[in-house]
Amino acid sequence: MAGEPQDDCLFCKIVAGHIPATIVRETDTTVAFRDINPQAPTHVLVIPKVHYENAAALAAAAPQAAADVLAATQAVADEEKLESYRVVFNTGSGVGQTVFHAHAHVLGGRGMQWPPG
Ligand code: IU
Repeated sequence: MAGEPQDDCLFCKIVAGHIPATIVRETDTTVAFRDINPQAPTHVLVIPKVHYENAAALAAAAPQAAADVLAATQAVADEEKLESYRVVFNTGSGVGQTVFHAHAHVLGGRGMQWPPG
């Protein structure tokens, strides 16, 4: 059912504590952990505990959880002392989404170009 943990979802397993992650922040509704393949000096993923395949589906079905994810990205940036940072929600395989559990990338600690590649 939408929102319920999925047996084949890596990020649901991180939420459940069944596979390890370097968790930097946790709330009732979100978990933030370091990306295993960091693309910047700070690269943290913020995920909702509920399972939706991407940020758009999350925002449509569980807007408070989507807002909680956004608030957590700000908290992570503060805790990591990032003056400038980028928040990315890859949505769809065409732009590089590889894990189909909604997540925000919080990237910082280096300069970045715009537009992104
Ligand atoms: P994407 O937006 O779906 O491409 O991001 C998925 C991210 O999840 C990607 O940056 C991976 O490095 C990251 N990740 C992780 O942190 N831990 C894992 O076990 C796996 C992927 I698989």
